[in-house]
Amino acid sequence: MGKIKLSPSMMCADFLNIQDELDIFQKYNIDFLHIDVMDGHYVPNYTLGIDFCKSLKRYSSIPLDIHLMIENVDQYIESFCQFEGSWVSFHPETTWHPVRTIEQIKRHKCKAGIAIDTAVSIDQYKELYELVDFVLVMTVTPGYAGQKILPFCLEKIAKLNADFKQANIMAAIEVDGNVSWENIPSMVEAGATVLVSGSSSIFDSKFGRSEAIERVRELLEFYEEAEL
Ligand code: S6P
Ligand code: MG
Repeated sequence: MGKIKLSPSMMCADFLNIQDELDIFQKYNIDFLHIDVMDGHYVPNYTLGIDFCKSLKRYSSIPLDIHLMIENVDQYIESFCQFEGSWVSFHPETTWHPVRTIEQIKRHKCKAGIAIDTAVSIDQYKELYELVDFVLVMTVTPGYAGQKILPFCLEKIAKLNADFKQANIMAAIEVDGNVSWENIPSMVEAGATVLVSGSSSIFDSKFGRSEAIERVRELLEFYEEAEL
């Protein structure tokens, strides 16, 4: 099925040792840095912002995968799309005109994605799938790291994957939330090709960072070589 991409969730990183984290990610050719942007309104938490993105970009060439969980998203697209080549996703509920938001992201030479909340049916935004580069399917309700998967969300990934194949839609499917050792196999079998890895895998406190990355890669090897 080809290479599965890894996007470590930077809200789970060791903020006192960010350079060390980035050095390890570089060494292992990690694909993206997942940046959760929360505003305390759309979700009841605050996390990372534009200055953190700037610092990461000053030190590392790994592309950003920016997940906007903020109200009035259109007001902030320009700021968060200043890093050309980033993947930028938003929840369509946070704008009046999602099509316009997608166009705006692309105009800034970023890849556009929509994020599907746990309570949102994948059919709700089916008109948008042809327009986006990726769809981020939430498997926990947005707001916090360290939550448990809502298993019905796996069915959404499988259905989305089947629909994309049938309609020849090329958008990638990213999965976000409790991407754990136990859940990775079913997420990949359902059709996810980009994994947001947080406290349940790459940042699992039971392992050192390099060891955790090697474990994820080992787990994925089987699927990457299989014909799914
Ligand atoms: C949740 C956020 C996610 C988390 C990720 C953390 O609102 O969008 O990206 O950071 O789920 O990983 P884990 O393994 O703790 O769920
Ligand atoms: Mg996220």
